[in-house]
Amino acid sequence: MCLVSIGLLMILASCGGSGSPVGPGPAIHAQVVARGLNQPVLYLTNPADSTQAFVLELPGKVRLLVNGALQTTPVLDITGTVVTAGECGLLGMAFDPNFATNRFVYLHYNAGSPVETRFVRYTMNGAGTALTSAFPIFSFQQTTETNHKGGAINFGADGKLYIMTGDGGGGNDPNNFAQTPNSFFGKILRIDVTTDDFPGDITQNYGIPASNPFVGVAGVNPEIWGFGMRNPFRWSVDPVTGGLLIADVGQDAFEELDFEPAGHGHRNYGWNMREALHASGNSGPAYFTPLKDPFLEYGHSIGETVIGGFIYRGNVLDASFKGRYFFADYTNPKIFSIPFSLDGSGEANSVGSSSMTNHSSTINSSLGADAISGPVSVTPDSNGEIIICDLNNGTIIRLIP
Ligand SMILES: [Ca+2]
Ligand SMILES: [Ca+2]
Repeated sequence: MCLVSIGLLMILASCGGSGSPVGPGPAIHAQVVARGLNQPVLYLTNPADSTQAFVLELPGKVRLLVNGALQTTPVLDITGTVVTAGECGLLGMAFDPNFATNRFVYLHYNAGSPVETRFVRYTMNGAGTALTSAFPIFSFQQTTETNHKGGAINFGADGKLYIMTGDGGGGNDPNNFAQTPNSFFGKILRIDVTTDDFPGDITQNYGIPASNPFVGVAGVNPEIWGFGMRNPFRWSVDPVTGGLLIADVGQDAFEELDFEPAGHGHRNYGWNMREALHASGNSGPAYFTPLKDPFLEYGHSIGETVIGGFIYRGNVLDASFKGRYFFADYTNPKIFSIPFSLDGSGEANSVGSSSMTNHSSTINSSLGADAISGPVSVTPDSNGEIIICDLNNGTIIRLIP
């Protein structure tokens, strides 16, 4: 799976480079939790059972781990439905805020012809071994390009489902979709999965929160919460502040991390006029200004496909790592951490790429033949420790001291 333009990837894949190896605390190592998965893209723990975790396989299976042991029978197999061209596939999953009682799980995948982006609710059985009763929530037609389909979906602290979409692909957002108000591409969307504002449409079963920032604005899809994303493949909600930590994959030169405090919609993150902190050369135009800059950018000498993670608050790694944001790069496979802090107004303080700690050397030395090859998610286990899905190796990795 290529998260940057294919031609670009081929040109730049040989570029080496690395973040500074200096940083806080002792060396971080890693161990293999599970292997033999088919393109694992996301690891999530069962919020109602700490002994269980689920792994999405890109072609369309949800796999179960019990106490770290991969189970043979998938929880769900929709490989006959999911489209896997290019970056398409089974890309995201989120548990309902009331999962413990309603057992609702939401999946994000590509399917259909023409290809759609679909968000579908399933119901998990009590044992955590099966997802059934597929129920469509929200869908929209994709472009004919096969890249930039977004990925992660998460419920916000407000209980609403947040969706971040890619620009639809093709390189440099040739149709300026990320700034087009009646397009779902290149946006942050916010919907209510507990109501149905489309009673006459059996395929669309969600509500539009009345407090969405563009409700009632002519010509704007009211699902839109924010503008100007390129391909925010992996992002998370910080459980302490409710802020959104967004990794938006760059085009030719820069990767970026964005932060949005909880509840701050109506922002424009700048694509396609801006690539991280720089003019992209694309003319947009912007649907509105100002354009919000990222709090971190790094150039393609360091990495080419940023994979968002989360703020570490676990107990296994050295205490000096608490509060740091751990993330990865897919194309130049590396695991990084940076310091993370908020200013007095609740915005993320800017971080320079010289503050990135590259943990890959010691991680890879401990993994040997399982050295990180294609990290595509960085998520917590049930204890808040760091789990990485390696798409290329088919492995699940845990970081350890
Ligand atoms: Ca409906
Ligand atoms: Ca941006």
